[in-house]
Amino acid sequence: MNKIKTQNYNQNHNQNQNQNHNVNHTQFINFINHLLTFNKQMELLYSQKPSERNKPFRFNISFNVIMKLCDLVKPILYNEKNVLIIDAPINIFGDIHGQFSDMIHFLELTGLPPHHKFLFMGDYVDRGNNSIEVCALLFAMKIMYPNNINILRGNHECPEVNSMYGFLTECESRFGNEGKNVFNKINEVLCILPLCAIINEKIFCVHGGISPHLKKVEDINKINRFTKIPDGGLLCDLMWSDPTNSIDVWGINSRGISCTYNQQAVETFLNNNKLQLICRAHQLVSDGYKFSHNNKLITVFSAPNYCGNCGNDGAVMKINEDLVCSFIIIKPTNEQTNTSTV
Ligand SMILES: [Mn+2]
Repeated sequence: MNKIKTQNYNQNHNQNQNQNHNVNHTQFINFINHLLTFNKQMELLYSQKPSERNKPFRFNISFNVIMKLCDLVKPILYNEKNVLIIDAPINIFGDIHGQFSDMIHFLELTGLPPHHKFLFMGDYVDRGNNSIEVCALLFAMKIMYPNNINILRGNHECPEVNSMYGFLTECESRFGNEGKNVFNKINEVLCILPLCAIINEKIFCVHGGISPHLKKVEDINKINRFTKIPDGGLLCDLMWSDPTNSIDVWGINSRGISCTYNQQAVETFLNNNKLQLICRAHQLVSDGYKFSHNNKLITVFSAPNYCGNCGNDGAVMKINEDLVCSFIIIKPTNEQTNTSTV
């Protein structure tokens, strides 16, 4: 990965000169370079003493740097449409949930931006120990390579959810009195993330899934996404719905919110929009990825050994220029890694 150039920084900085979060210029450049120097991250992770390995790895990231990253990434994300239009080849991540060391490990295996393109399908925060590092790295990559990094919203990218499942606690334990400000500032960014993506006019990518309120993909661009995730309706379903094998086209979701959709719902949606595949995240699958619904739907989950005890593999899906899918798998041990082609 190329090092950040001072010139790029100045261009971004000028667009945000009204912001008050003054970070020493050299410090900021050094920080971004540090964040994007993946080998260094791995060295740091592996240098942790065995006696400290059960403690969360924490990276020294200052309040002002987080504010700065948020200020720089917000206008870039704000100007994106609800539905991103992307071309393969691309690497697709499902849920990360604060598992920063696994994220770094995957990026070592996929290759890095700007030489490789990425789509992240939501659920960056909560559950794991390093939601702040995951957000900082995503924002830094988006600032550096806006055309190569695509960041979608998941159901955890909403303060009503991430105040309850770990992110708020992480912010408060790391930043004390400033914790709530860090939490609010990062959530301001998470609440403007785009909602879904179409790859090569054939693959529909979204965190949760489809909705009875969704007929045409273009309808999604009519949503006002700059809001918390509501309790029902199209925005809620895109973030929260799940596939089933039920005979009910639309069913009741056991999560207590949104709905389920069956194979007929998947096929009707794909046919109406001349699409071939729904690619989504949102559910733990033991192999890290799972095709279902007559191969018209895939679930990708990128948090190996989720919550430290699920024993599942994590996967990242690679789609090449011919739309052939292959997978990078990380086993729960973090030691065995392999790739497979489907
Ligand atoms: Mn989810």
